[in-house]
Amino acid sequence: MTPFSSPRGLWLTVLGPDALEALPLTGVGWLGVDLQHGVLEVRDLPGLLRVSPVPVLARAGSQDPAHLGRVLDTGVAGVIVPGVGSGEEAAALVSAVRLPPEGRRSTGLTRGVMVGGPQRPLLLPMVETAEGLAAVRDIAGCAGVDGVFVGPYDLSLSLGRPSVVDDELVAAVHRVVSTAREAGVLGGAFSGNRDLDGLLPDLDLVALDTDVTALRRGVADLFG
Ligand code: 3PY
Ligand code: MG
Repeated sequence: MTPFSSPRGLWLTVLGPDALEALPLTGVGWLGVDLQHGVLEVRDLPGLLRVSPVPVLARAGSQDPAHLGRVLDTGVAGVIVPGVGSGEEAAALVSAVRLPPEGRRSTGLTRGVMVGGPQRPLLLPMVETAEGLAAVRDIAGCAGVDGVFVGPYDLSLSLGRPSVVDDELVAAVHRVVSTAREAGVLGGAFSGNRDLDGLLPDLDLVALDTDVTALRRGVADLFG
């Protein structure tokens, strides 16, 4: 079950608040702010959060607890954490993301506290390596994890598959999502490819594409 009004999300990699508030976001259930790729930084989150009409998840730049703490301090609805390869790594994320007694995250007079950010943000480790795929049961089953999120592009590289619409890659995505379902947690994925959209399993969260792709399509439609 999607935690938001729609499973379909838009991935932000370059846009700031001025552009965001001009976008027609009807049908967009959530935003994913990408702090790993693109040009956005932790300091861009508050402005985006102020104007976003839908929940904002941040795709963290790393698994570093200090970085995750700074991201969560902004009051995001949750974090999508890249490259998680084992149940131990997932447990370390729970410790970094959860306040005591569940974890060791520190609190303070943060934006999240002042504006009423979530007490318990979503923690969504990414499965996007062969290692993570082999450990998906441990990652999805780790207490404190809310779901797993597939990165098909890194996963295709890691598995040596030629594309994200390759049969084996698509089967791997299905495996991750069915393991999430068995563990009773959310299953999500990034798409970025209209042929992949139709091959994906039923998802609780799907990042359809990036802001840059959406802009490129809009400009091409206007002038094409
Ligand atoms: C991937 O496909 O590897 C991702 O991280 C999506 O952004
Ligand atoms: Mg990736």
